[in-house]
Amino acid sequence: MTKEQVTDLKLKANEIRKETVKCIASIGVGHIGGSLSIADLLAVLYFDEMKTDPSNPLWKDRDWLVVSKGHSGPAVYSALAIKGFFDRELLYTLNKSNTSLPSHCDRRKTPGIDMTTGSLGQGASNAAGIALGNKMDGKDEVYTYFITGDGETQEGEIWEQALFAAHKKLGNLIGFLDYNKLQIDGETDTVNSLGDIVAKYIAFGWHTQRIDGHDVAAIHYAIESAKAVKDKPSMIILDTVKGKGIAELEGKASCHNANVSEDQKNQYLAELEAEAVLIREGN
Ligand SMILES: Cc1ncc(C[n+]2csc(CCOP(=O)(O)OP(=O)(O)O)c2C)c(N)n1
Repeated sequence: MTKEQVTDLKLKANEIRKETVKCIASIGVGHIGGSLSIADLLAVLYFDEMKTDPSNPLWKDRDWLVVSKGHSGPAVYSALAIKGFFDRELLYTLNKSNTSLPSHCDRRKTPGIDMTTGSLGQGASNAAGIALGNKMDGKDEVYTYFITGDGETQEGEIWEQALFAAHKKLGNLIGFLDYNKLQIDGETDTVNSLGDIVAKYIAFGWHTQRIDGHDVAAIHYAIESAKAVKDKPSMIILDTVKGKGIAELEGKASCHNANVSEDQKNQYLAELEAEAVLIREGN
């Protein structure tokens, strides 16, 4: 990747974070922590890797994204709006009556959302089914991506899917684990540890990588490596920070579903704008 491409993706992630803050502040509360932790991944997916057509969200040859940790809707909607799937003003209707942007992702309501999610564990299975369907249709160049959380990975369904996807040799399935080490109740290691998660996915037969989930270039190269493996599903474990980008929130379990007042919104946006200045200066 060129330096310019990296800078552009960092700025996209920064913009996704800003819109996420504004979107959640428009209703005053929301799942901000686990939204901010996947902003860099969403920037790489929507602005670098995924084949999409914002003017034709159901384009039959598009790549698919299933956000299995469906409570991260605000970040996904922000990426979709920035990409041009719908008007940015829609972001500020989040979770209000008659909105097309419910707090959790809903494929029947929002252009660009490929699967309804929210019940943790199910999206991963849906993604495997989509990948299998595309494989059966001979669409080898169509990729299905999915994003799970570390708390979500405690669900039994995640491991059923892990077994199934490897058995079916779904090389067109690329998963990301947003390993921010926190869930609703506190530290994942305290609630129900994932242990050696890399060894577990390898044992299940997946091509497995572990990288810094806030490094856009590392995410890009990990996806390229995943695409080169044709006979195994891929899992990319992203070391991330819940609430990433906002000092008051970073690494705190309380940011899972938090209030965002007007004052906090302005403070958070100022912090993110300061980051954008540094990115533009090449830092
Ligand atoms: C089956 C199911 N059980 C419980 C919940 C409630 N819930 C929503 S988010 C969440 C915590 C998820 O933690 P994690 O996957 O680590 O998400 P992140 O920290 O990335 O936001 C829980 C228990 C749910 N949505 N679905």
